[in-house]
Amino acid sequence: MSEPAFQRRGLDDVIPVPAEVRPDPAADFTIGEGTAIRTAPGSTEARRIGEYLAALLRPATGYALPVGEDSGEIALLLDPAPDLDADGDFDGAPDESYRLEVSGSGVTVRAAAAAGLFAAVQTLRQLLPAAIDAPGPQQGAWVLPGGEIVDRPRFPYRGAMLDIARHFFTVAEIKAYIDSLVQFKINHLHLHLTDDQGWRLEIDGWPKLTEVSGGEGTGVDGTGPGFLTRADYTELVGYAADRFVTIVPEIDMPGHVNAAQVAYPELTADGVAVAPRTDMEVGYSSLVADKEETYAFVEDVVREVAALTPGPYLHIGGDEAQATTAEDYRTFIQRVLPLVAKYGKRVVGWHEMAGVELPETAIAQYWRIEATDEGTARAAANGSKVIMSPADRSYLDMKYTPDSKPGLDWAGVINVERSYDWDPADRLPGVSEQHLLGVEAPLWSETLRSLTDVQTMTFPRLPAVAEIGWSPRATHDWESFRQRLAAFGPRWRNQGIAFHASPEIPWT
Ligand code: NGO
Repeated sequence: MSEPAFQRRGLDDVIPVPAEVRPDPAADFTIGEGTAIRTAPGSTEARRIGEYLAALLRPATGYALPVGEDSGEIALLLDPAPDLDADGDFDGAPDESYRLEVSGSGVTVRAAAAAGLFAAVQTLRQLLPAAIDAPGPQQGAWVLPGGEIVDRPRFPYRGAMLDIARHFFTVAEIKAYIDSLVQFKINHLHLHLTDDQGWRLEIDGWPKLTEVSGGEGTGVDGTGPGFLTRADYTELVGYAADRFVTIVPEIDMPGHVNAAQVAYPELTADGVAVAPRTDMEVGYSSLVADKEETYAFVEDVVREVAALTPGPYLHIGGDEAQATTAEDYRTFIQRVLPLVAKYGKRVVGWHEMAGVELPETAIAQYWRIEATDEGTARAAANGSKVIMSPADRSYLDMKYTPDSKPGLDWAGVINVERSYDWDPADRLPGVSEQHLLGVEAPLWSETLRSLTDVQTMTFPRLPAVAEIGWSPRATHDWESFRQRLAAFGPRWRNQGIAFHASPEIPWT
């Protein structure tokens, strides 16, 4: 019986494309029956990543792939000072950086930190044929292309956002989403936990937030009920951390708070209950800036969310506060900023927040479609970092074409080329490379009803934003990207991930 040959992969056939790639076609390595994985001596983290890699490779290869510290052709090594700077031009944060060498005798990965080993494992996975992601044994040779990759991120923050307020997604669904994202070296997942149509995180002392506003009939069209218990949230944070993903929790205020006001009428101006809303309007609800009950509520929520979240960030929303006067908005933000600091977190807000004077630790997330934004530019000039999420490029909830479904189109339709062909350092006057913390692709869920919808909107556009965030700017090239993206069709099919088969991509 002859083995069907798999297509040999190219060493640079990776998304995000690595910083430096030196192929050596004479140095291919073939993973075989007897291949083992060797991890850095004494490191439980390296061992765990070795096991993660083995678990990825075992189903399709059918090989045992034992993991140990003594021997093995695939070595995941921690090296306090790996040689990561062949060009002599790298002085960035090394945690996610790595060196990967494939030679005839095996594979050696070197990184200063476990995050770098994990990033390298994602690269390694893509260097194997797409059949590696099949759920059961496949016949063929598991060839890794020979040569050397030296890789490191352009920006420290490469995020995705999932709105679980307009439609709730379960812990299992969010875990699956995280697994799909980390393949592209996404390292932050921003969870939009609260909005007019629902409140999705249990808060001690305020049980009706989730009992009422996380219950039946909540979400857009009343079809997205559910909420995360504290235990659920903690489980998700841990699952993400194991994959080097930081959860960024968002409590949206002072606008987008109808669900909170349904549960607790004392949060309205006249103390009278408001009706639940399941439509898609924005900009009609507001917390009351001159009422002490507001800040008692906000402090409880901030304290609780901060205590549940090990990551450094807490996102306070701040967008579309059309129902709040400019003066009240300023009063409110100035009261809330110190609360977030009091509980040890660094504040992130949608860029409207930058209309108020911010401490330089605050981070502004630009989300609009306009060509300029004074507040964001001023915040950057004052030392604040910026996350770029322009809606006309990075919003994953925009339609692909005028008649694709699901999706919205207020920021235009976004095909794959449009999601790739831009640069965050050119997007706003006054905001350049050194002001950027990174990029994020938000996925709002007004029109989403299932994990399949989430995946279809995310893939293949998320890889575009991921590459912009990770790969050196000089490597950006649409033609190269669309060719590399094409190979993900069979990969995603094997992984059971739905994607939009955009006609721009020569899918294989
Ligand atoms: C806007 C709005 C959200 C919507 C989203 C839909 C921001 C930051 N606020 O983005 O409430 O869900 O558009 O695309």
